Amino acid sequence: MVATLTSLSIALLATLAQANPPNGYGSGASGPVIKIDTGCKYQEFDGTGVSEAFQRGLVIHELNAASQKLVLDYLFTTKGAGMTILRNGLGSATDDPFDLMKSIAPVAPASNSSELNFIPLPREDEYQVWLSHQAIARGVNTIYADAWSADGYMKTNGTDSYGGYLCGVTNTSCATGDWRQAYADKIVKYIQDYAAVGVSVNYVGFLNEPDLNTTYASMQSDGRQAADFIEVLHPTLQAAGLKTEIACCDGSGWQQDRERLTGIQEAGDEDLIGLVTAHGYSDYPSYPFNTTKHVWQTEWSTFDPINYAWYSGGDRFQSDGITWANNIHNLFAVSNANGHLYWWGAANTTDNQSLLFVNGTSEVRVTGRLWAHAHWGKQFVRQGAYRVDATVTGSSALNVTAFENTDGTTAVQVINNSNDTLSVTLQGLNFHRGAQTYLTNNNHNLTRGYAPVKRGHKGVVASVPGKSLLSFVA
Ligand SMILES: *[C@@H]1O[C@H](CO)[C@@H](O)[C@H](O)[C@H]1NC(C)=O
Ligand SMILES: *[C@@H]1O[C@H](CO)[C@@H](O)[C@H](O)[C@H]1NC(C)=O
Ligand SMILES: *[C@@H]1O[C@H](CO)[C@@H](O)[C@H](O)[C@H]1NC(C)=O
Ligand SMILES: *[C@@H]1O[C@H](CO)[C@@H](O)[C@H](O)[C@H]1NC(C)=O
Ligand SMILES: *[C@@H]1O[C@H](CO)[C@@H](O)[C@H](O)[C@H]1NC(C)=O
Ligand SMILES: *[C@@H]1O[C@H](CO)[C@@H](O)[C@H](O)[C@H]1NC(C)=O
Ligand SMILES: *[C@@H]1O[C@H](CO)[C@@H](O)[C@H](O)[C@H]1NC(C)=O
Ligand SMILES: *[C@@H]1O[C@H](CO)[C@@H](O)[C@H](O)[C@H]1NC(C)=O
Ligand SMILES: *[C@@H]1O[C@H](CO)[C@@H](O)[C@H](O)[C@H]1NC(C)=O
Ligand SMILES: *[C@@H]1O[C@H](CO)[C@@H](O)[C@H](O)[C@H]1NC(C)=O
Ligand SMILES: CC(=O)N[C@H]1CO[C@H](CO)[C@@H](O)[C@@H]1O
Ligand SMILES: CC(=O)N[C@H]1CO[C@H](CO)[C@@H](O)[C@@H]1O
Repeated sequence: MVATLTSLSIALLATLAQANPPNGYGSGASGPVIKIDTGCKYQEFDGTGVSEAFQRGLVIHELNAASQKLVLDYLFTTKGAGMTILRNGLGSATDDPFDLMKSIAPVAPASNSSELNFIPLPREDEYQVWLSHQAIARGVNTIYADAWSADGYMKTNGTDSYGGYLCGVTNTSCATGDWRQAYADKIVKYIQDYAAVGVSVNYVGFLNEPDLNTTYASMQSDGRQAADFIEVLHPTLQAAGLKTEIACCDGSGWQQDRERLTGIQEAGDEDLIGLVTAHGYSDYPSYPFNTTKHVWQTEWSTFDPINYAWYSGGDRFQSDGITWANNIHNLFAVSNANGHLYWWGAANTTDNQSLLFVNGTSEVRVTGRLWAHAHWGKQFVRQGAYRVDATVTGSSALNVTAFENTDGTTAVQVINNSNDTLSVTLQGLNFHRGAQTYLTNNNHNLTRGYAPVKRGHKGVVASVPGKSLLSFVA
């Protein structure tokens, strides 16, 4: 985190504070004020994204051409969420009935020192190669490949499901020996297979929720055990000449991941990883990690029956769009995350695990959660942007994030959690090139210009309806 407050910006704020209130909002202007200070920069922004692991790439592929295009455009273009990160599943299963992810080395070799029995990417890696190409064509620039487990024959429990540990890490003793090098070799081959079809894997993870033992692909690991594998994987990637960086550890919640990161730090291996990855499920992301690495929240959703609403009324629903707007706000403004990934982008599952519901060959339905994500999409915030300071006075109902892009444009996301329209004054931005607003609520999905900005002496003023998210772009 880099926090700098220049004397220039302090002087500017002082000047603005003395200026008269804007016309029409005279001395009675009691609405909240948001002060943006682009001189005070926090973390860099890497992007937002989703996954289509567990054969949801195939589910999208099964749609007719028009519906496929709709889904992909909603996820990866400025018609929708404008996401730039795709998290693929790196398979460990021996076969691939729906919805398993098959390994590229499904049959055990003679021993831990034998060559692995590689097969071509099964069904184009369950259509994730096809999906990657479609995503990249729409501007996705970051591919994260993540394994939920090593292959069963590399593990203490002989199967890729039901937890168990990678043979060779601390506290394991497998009759078949140490399989760390074999697992590293498999990961390298997978990245090479993707390179051969024109897809660069930027980050690779070898764990998913290593704090849990689940009925599906899962492998347990604490921080020391993760470090034991990182010490093998890192030199193996280097020897293969790959630029792919290691991501770790996709813990099921913030605290679960912090424990693993601490173990890696204690082992002296933090510099061998390129990215810290954690999920939002088991422990709410409510603080920054103590690391110089970039941090992404890489998987989060809810699981109850599907909800399409932006705001359901009454108490907040965990699956409402506005709730996810607040979650994303929290990740960037409180947890200092550099990236945020929802779980599935599109799925045919009738719960809240995806941003789009698809069914059969044509049906596509959009949730309010997708529109929440769109406000942090590439139409507003781009890779390389920095989060900048946004101070709110006069209302506790507003949650605000602000970013400055490398081209000097700024985007400010203002969530009004109250039921009432707020007249919000925004200060500290350069609106001389013109400003635009984009509104999302129960009646609007990213509607441009609905809330016009009025220029005043004290800043610009716009009405933010209750239970809404309004982005200012200048
Ligand atoms: C994982 O859970 C399964 C099923 O409950 C259990 O049989 C197995 O012993 C567990 N594995 C570990 C390593 O705890
Ligand atoms: C290994 O097992 C011992 C004894 O159960 C335990 O104290 C230690 O924490 C374990 N180490 C790791 C890295 O899991
Ligand atoms: C296979 O396991 C044995 C016993 O743990 C170990 O000495 C050997 O280095 C392993 N082979 C490879 C290629 O890692
Ligand atoms: C953060 O990590 C550094 C180096 O790993 C360590 O020296 C420092 O004590 C940690 N700070 C906190 C608050 O944990
Ligand atoms: C906001 O409106 C909802 C109905 O849409 C109502 O249930 C809730 O109590 C209202 N909240 C406040 C603080 O008035
Ligand atoms: C999922 O959406 C439904 C509305 O259909 C809602 O009742 C449920 O609470 C949501 N689940 C969660 C965990 O928010
Ligand atoms: C506003 O953001 C803060 C910090 O992330 C969070 O604690 C709070 O719950 C958010 N407000 C709402 C209404 O979600
Ligand atoms: C989702 O699609 C897959 C692949 O066609 C299919 O096997 C599965 O039954 C579908 N699930 C639902 C809930 O429709
Ligand atoms: C999916 O489509 C089928 C066929 O049109 C329909 O019967 C089914 O109810 C749909 N499923 C959902 C969850 O809407
Ligand atoms: C906005 O998207 C929702 C899904 O979240 C959809 O139901 C609604 O019809 C859309 N509204 C407009 C005005 O496009
Ligand atoms: C086949 C095999 O090794 N199964 C093991 C899976 O893990 C459990 C718990 O560690 C063992 O009890 C099984 O023997
Ligand atoms: C000016 C103002 O704060 N307006 C509303 C915004 O949110 C608060 C908190 O819910 C409401 O009390 C206000 O009416």
